[in-house]
Amino acid sequence: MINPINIRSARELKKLKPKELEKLCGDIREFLINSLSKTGGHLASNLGVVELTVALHAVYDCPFDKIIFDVGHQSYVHKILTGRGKNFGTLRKKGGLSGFPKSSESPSDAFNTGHASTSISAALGYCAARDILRQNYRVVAIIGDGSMTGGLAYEAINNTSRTNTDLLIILNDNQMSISENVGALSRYLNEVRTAPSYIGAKADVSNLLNRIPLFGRHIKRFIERAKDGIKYLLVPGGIFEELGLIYIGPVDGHDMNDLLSVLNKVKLMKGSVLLHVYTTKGKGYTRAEESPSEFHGVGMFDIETGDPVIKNDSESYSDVFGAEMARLGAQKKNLCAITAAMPVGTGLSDFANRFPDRFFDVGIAESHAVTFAAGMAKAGAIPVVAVYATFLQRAYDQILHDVCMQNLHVIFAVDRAGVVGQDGETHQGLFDISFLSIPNMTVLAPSNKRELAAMLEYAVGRKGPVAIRYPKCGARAHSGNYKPLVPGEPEIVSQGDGIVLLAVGSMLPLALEISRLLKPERLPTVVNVRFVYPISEQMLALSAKHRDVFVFEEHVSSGGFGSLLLNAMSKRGIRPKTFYNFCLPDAYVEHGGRQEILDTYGLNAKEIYYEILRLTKKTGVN
Ligand SMILES: Cc1ncc(C[n+]2csc(CCOP(=O)(O)OP(=O)(O)O)c2C)c(N)n1
Repeated sequence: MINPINIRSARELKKLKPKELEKLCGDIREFLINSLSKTGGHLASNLGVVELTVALHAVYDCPFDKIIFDVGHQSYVHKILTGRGKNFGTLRKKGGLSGFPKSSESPSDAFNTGHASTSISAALGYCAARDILRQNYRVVAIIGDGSMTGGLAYEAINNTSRTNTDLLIILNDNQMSISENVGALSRYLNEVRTAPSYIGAKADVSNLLNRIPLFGRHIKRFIERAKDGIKYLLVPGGIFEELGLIYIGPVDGHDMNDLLSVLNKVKLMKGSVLLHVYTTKGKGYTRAEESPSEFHGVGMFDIETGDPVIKNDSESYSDVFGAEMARLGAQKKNLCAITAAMPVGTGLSDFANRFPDRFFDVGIAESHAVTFAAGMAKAGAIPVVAVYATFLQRAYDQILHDVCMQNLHVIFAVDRAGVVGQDGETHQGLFDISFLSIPNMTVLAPSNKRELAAMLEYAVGRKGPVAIRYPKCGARAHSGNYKPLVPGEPEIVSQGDGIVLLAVGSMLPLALEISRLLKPERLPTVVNVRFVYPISEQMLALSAKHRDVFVFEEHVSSGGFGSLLLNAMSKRGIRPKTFYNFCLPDAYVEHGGRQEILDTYGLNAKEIYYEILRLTKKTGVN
């Protein structure tokens, strides 16, 4: 018997019989449920791929063969099978196991992922290099039906037929993205799965199999021999066949015997094969099977009830945004909401229910979402694209070329802007200001709930593109007097002298704390930046009035508010004695708790306070 924690290498699977592999799958499921109930993580997706991953490792030789997971959130079983089970207590914690594949963590992780729809391109790249270098490992891409809604996957498939290389694409079809999957492909896959005849007469299948050079005859014999060979019929005229792939399936992704048989055959095939496997997201844990969306990504939870251990009742910025969208949607009949497969995460559920005609889940297709919004704006609608900062990176050219160059009235609700924590470097929202600060765009950052609502209303009411960036952390209620939003103007929270602390959105509480620490010795001016880009006249005037200028932002240094301001100041000849930007470094920030990450880079009140004392002393100011 193998304990998942003790597996050192996937080679250990080679000596196991199918029944033993099935038993191992049960043990891995139990291990995953127990372990993730304590650490949190991507539960449902991983429970769905247990048999598939075990069978893959039983048939292929990793790390010699390359297995590339799309998104990578479903790579936990692979991590267990490649010797990392013992580290699962540290999953997604600072310095611990990453929640995504990472080559620096293990040579078995062939390609780092985190964003969707990348696996086929990366796998094809591997194949091309392998062929040029005359090597002979196999390459497998595993992609979910949700991730197949992303255009990049089709760009890759389009090139697969050109290269005619040996590649296996496994389509893990569980009918779910994070929420229910959308679009024509999803409907098509559903039809394939549920077709009463599993499609076609045996004769047709034989003909198709004969088309596969060299191995066609072997597979034909294999299928003819199989008791329930009907399961392995090739779908004649299938969409993937039309695109030049050899389609095989659909195969029950929880049937170990079927999986082993088909993988052993596919391994011998020449050319690019798409193996369609259907699975159940959350398999083996009833609550996750019943509510796969809820259990896609979890925090600590009670296994018995499925309830979260830490109930977070505090309102998030996504909640505030969602409520304001629903309120504005009732008033403005041309206000529309667009999401790229994140209807719940972005807070749009209420809007979707109330205004289904004006709600668009376009699938994992951020680039399309933005140009789609541009078209809508051109034709008189007011589209709001609600998207996480990290995923908006996908749509840079669409923002620049399709929206901003035409100065179109598209609003970007940029959620999870800043440090996101446990998902790590692929998900941090630390680059958005740098790619959003382009002509015609206005970038805003609220520091509290009321400001976010006011900014959205402002964005809806004006013309031209606006991006509002807000963080993952709990939304702050405004304290004291709320000063209404004045276009282009920062909010002076407290007036001081000599030192100015300029805080972008989420960093305002930190700036206020530092101001309290500094107060016995000096009285800083504290500013809530509000309008991040373009740099306003008022912002320049404020900076010019102070000897020491300090910026606070949850963004990397290059291209952030601090660097934009410094550039604008230098053009005006404004030269403070001190200018310092307290921000994240120009680096890919790893996973960990939000505060842990900020502490790592000295972004806490105490350290910044001493740093400010040191910096201002050096410049002779006291
Ligand atoms: C470019 C991009 N947009 C959005 C996401 C957020 N996201 C993570 S997993 C996921 C759903 C993926 O569905 P699927 O590929 O079917 O995998 P499953 O979880 O169902 O196994 C989404 C939308 C992402 N990772 N990358």
